[in-house]
Amino acid sequence: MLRGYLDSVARQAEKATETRRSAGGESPLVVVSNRLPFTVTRSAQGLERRPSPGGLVSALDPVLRKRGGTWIGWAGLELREGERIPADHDEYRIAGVPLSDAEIQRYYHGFSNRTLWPLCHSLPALARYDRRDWLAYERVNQRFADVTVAQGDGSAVVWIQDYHLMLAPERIRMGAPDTRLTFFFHIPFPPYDIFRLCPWDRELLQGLLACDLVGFHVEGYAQNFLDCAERRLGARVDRKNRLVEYGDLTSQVGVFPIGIEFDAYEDAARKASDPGRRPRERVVLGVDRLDYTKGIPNRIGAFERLLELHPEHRENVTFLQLAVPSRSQVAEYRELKREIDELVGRVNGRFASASWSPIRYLYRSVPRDRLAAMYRDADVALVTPLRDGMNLVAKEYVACQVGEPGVLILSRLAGAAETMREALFVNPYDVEETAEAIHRALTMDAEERASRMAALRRRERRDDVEAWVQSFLEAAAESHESLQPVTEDEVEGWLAGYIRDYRLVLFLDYDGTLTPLRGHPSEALLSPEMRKALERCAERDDTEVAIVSGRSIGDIQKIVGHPELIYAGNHGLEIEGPGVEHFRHDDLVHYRERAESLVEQLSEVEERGAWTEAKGPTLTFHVRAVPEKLRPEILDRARRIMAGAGYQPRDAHAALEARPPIGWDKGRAVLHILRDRFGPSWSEKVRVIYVGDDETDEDAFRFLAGLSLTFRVGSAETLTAATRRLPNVAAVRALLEWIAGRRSPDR
Ligand code: GDG
Repeated sequence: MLRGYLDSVARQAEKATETRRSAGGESPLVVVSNRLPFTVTRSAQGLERRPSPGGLVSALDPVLRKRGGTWIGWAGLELREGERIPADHDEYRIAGVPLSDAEIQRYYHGFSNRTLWPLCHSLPALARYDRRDWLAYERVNQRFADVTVAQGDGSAVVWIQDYHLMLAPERIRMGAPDTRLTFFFHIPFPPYDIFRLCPWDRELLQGLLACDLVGFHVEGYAQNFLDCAERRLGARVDRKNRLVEYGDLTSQVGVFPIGIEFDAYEDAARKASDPGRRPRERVVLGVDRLDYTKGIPNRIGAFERLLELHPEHRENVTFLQLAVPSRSQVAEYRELKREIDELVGRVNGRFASASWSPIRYLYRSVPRDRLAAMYRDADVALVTPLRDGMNLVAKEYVACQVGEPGVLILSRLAGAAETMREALFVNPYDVEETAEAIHRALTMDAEERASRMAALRRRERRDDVEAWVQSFLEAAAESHESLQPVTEDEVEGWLAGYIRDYRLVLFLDYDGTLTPLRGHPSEALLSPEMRKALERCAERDDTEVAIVSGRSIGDIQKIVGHPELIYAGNHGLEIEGPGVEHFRHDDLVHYRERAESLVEQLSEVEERGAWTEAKGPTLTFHVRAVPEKLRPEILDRARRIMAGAGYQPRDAHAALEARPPIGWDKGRAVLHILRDRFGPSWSEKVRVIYVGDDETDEDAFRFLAGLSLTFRVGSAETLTAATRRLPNVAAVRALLEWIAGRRSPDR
């Protein structure tokens, strides 16, 4: 069913692209968000659309109308067989992503809201890690990507919204490699030490790093993200220019503090009727979704403390808390609701008189004009989240201050605190400080209130949501820079503290590591500079160099041609070199004949440029010269032949390796060399570096994890167990040159 749906999306998209091209204009925009800009509901009359309120929808809608494009998202309910999202004279395309109730349960309420939400708000004790939720999150992200790719418009800018869709960029990149992909993260990005608690943190980071541009509200979140990319994925990071290089991909990271529809709120506040409150009644206002990140219990505690410390406010000041029901399917939210009910009851019971209740608590949502009046009439806004990406309530309050100016009290832990500098700041966990801030706000003189509020209003009027969209899309249109090539200085930062004055053993893969991959292995020759660097490393008496290759040992010895090195051929099944006992895996004899017959069998799939490299007991089936479209079929047949002959087929770069199933690989070979050469306590005597570019090197990365520094070179399609990523062979050369020229220890 999904396939048919995707085809129809693709056909529709093609038609619309043609119309737009003929009309000329800017590149279209594809917005991808968990929800569409409206919610579909089912009634007796059939399906209906209700527009979703919110600044993002109002800001993006005109851009989509002007540039053309598509909004991709979930409609808000599970459509039944034959049902379609109702059309409504849309001026841009709407592409619904079908999700079942079970998927919403795991992907949305589960992984998005019970794992990522608490984790990103630095409340790790509330995060749950359930593999079934994660699998649903992966599946749903893939579906969002499929619908996006089916749009088929390579000239569009794709703008993905928020933490529900962290894996979508990578999946879109796979299906449509040249797309301009951008992402905005609306919630905080937590520090490394918190993000790494998530069992799938690396997959999530890798998902985002497929983007050309990733935006956050404030600098701190951007730096946390760069930190995680560097420390968890081994990406190269340029903090100053906020660039991340992940293998062969580079992403720009940007800071774009979101704003609100300032004029609309101001207007609503001017027009809203006067509720006619009691004379002398002063109001402290809180407005939030009922969410544990918003710090509502702490706020009630602070108000209670105010009444204790400053009894003059009793009977005169009311705390009005509006809490909009939210995520009530999640247990933590139901628990919070109970806690707040009890707290309100307790404080009211303690302080209320016949004519006054200290706390008025509304558990519901109110229409926007009513909300604007509440903002306008509040003497103090108490915006004290425990952590918040930005917080729009603080901004809306400021926009609605059209009469006698009030005072904004703002948590230091909200993103908004970075720009709304004229607010009174508090630590929301500090009940005393918050109570004193409320007192100070209630007693602040008119002049100070006016000057603080005027500055806040000026800034929010200027930096409204439209300006935010513009600045993001301008950055999205710019092509980002690349990082500086790896320099010896940078290498020194990675290696000097590790090697110190130890002996170094340097393991190097050959193809793709010391030379770029070529059409035929015989063309992959060392450049004179690389050869020189290698020789200089080998000449040092505190450094040993081993080449670990999938080629046969004779071939690799010949092509490198340096007699002083250790060589491991056939993925380590054969080892030779100074100081190492000559090694051939015992089982190899059994495989020589079998390999010969396998070579023959494979000749039947040597089509369209595919060929077999015989390497004694093993072989490699190459498809680099085969047109890409035909490769999967040919590889599949070769895979079956290898398995039938009792070999393990393993994917390599444009090739399939036939490995004897004898539990030996580059990892075991490296350990064999280290033990043979330096004894069982080798890790106390030498430092080890391993550089490789291929899946077969992952065995070595895994074996050496924690005991060495490992580098994976080239494309970043899969996760690596290596410590760091290097972009290309030139970076490997910089690494060797630093090693060759490093200062010798003073012995
Ligand atoms: C996420 C991030 C970031 C609340 N009650 C009513 C009502 N609201 C509206 C407010 C405001 C919105 O809900 C809440 O926005 P926040 O920014 O405070 O928080 P999140 O929903 O958690 O949003 C946040 C934001 O994304 C944008 O990037 O700032 O940090 O967590 O607009 O007005 N609206 C109406 N009636 C209510 O009763 N009409």
